[in-house]
Amino acid sequence: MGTITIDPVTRIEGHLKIEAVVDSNEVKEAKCSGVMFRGFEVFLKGRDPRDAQRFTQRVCGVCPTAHATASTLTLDSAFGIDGKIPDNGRILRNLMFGCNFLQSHILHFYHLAALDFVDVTAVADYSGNDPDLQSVRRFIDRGHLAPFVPRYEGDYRLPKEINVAACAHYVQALKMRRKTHELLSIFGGKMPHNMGIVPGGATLAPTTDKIAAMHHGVNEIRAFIDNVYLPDVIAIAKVYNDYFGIGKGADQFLCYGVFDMEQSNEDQVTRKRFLPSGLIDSSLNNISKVDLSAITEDVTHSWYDDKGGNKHPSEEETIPLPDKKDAYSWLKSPRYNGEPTEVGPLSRMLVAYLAGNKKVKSLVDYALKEVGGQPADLLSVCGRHAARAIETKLIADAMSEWAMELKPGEPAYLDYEIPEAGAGVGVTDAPRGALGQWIEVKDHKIENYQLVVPTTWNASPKDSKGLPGPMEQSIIGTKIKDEANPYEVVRIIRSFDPCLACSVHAVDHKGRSIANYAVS
Ligand code: NFE
Ligand code: MG
Repeated sequence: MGTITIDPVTRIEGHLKIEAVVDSNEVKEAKCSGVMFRGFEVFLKGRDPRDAQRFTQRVCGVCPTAHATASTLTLDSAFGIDGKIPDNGRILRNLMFGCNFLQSHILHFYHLAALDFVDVTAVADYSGNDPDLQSVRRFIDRGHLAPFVPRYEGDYRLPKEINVAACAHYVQALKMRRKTHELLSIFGGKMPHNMGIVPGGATLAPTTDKIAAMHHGVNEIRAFIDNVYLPDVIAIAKVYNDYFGIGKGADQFLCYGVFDMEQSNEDQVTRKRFLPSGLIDSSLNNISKVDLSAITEDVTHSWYDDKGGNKHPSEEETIPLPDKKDAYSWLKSPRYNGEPTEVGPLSRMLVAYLAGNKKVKSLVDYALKEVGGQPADLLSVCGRHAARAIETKLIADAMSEWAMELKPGEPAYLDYEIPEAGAGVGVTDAPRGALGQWIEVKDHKIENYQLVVPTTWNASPKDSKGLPGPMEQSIIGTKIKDEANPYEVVRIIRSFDPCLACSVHAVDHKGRSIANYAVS
């Protein structure tokens, strides 16, 4: 019996510590710890409500557009204009947010997770003319391979030609990400932290030149997704197909849905969204409606005072308690009906699949046929990667159509007044999963604000019932071939695309060791 400690887990967003108790080469217990405090809930108090929209984007540089969207929906709701903004505003918001999804998913696969499977040393003797591969080889020539190493060794099994091609795609993917940022900036002004998505709609009315630029750029990215990203994911999944049987998380999957397709009086989880909301269980037989009142945030093992937590987000408070006994994370434990719940692209694709979305069904069935799998195999490491790649294609294809639905000369914005008192909620899916924000307004100021973000769901610590969070569950039971190289654990963790920046936020770097890895 020994404990594997991985601190920090590299090639993810933010700082995460994993402890896995291993006995006879099998993980028996696991702990995920978010080791930094976020604090947005604390310093938003007493501010102008509109500041929530500017501030919460700064939670994270990877998915700021997700927070822009959720906070904007929250303020729309508190200001009484949710579901009423002009169609141009709705579509522009979707296009800006879509750019962020494309960027985030391409980033996660090529620059974070793929290096768990792709062996960059295959480029060491490359002598061809591809400047992208030459640039990767120069890292090897100089003898310092970062960001490609250090890494866990022992299981690089792709044929050389796939390794070499994937290294070229690593560099191409950087260019694609730059392109998504440029596209977001057409209507958002800049990325990260756009200026385009605001309560009431969008700041810039569409013009034909901007629409054409968006349409053209999205089509370039679609070509990359169709010809490079999806084929690479399928090629890797075929070789590592045992990872369809590794890394199953919680038994329940949630999504709020994303990209409003209509303005309506329906609440945000009921109105028509491009990817639908829903709750399913791991039997993949049952799908039910999302009830936002079923959400609570447990703080039993989090460094927060219990009197502020274990409540619905609209009622809870954030009271830090860094010396709390038996706590091991700055993440709270969001639960749906009291159960640990996985969120993310896998949840979205499974919900859409079970809801009968034709395009999702045909893409998922195609991927399963290619790798020789069943839907249940998707509850795994490779399933999460496949779901993310399929979703990237779906969103990019749809964005090309949305751009053409914009109407030059028509408004993109609706004026509003800030009420003296009120409450609001904004829920949307973000690249990493279900994202919700809740506000209470009093005397025209923020009285209370709460964020429940995707990685908080996935990387949450145990709750009052002792139930481990989804990522903890996904590690427990995993066979570890070599305790000195626990590549199984990091592959599982990275398949969730965790972002600890969103879940917790750095306030202090004092005394943190940069890397600490111990096997005992
Ligand atoms: Ni910092 Fe985020 C996303 C949000 S958190 S990346 O996607 O919301 O998991
Ligand atoms: Mg919170």
